[in-house]
Amino acid sequence: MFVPNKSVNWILIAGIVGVVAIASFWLFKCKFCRGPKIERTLAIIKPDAVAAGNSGKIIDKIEQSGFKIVGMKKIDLTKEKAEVFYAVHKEKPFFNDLVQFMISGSVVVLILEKESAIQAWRDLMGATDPQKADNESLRKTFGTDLTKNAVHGSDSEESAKIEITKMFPDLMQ
Ligand code: 3AN
Repeated sequence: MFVPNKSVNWILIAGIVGVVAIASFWLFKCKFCRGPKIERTLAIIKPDAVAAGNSGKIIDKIEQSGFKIVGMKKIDLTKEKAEVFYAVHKEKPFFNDLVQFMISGSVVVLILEKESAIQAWRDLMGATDPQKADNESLRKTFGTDLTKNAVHGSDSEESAKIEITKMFPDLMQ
């Protein structure tokens, strides 16, 4: 809709550029300047830690680290449920041992909530191998080896949703 008058054209162009600049600023602000996100993650206190009487200490550590416990129950996993839960590892050589271990005793499953809960819980757990985990981590403190490593935690937003639904099917997210 340009008009023959050149100065009017320049005013139009300046107006469009201004609108685009203001819109971009607000888009950027919304996307990158939001505070950390409140997330939920699934945690499991595994049979080794439950059998050793360490679940209380682990729950205490969870609360001391600022997580809100949204759901918690002590259950005995069936073989089928453990296989479905760890289905992503079906082809791994350790799959059968992992399933046998997870059904060897009771577990405590928890939904934890906090800012950036997924990463925060993984940091508190420590590396998969307790020998390689940070000194203050739960796996270093309570784990024994790659299988008996005391705790589980979701590794992404997507798996947190799937795992929470698997363990707490009656709970709305
Ligand atoms: P993480 O639990 O640290 O996310 P994953 O998802 O790779 O680790 O593995 C799931 C579980 O499988 C681990 N928690 C551990 O119990 C078991 N696992 C992983 N790697 C091995 C391995 N090399 N040998 C035996 N068990 C393993």
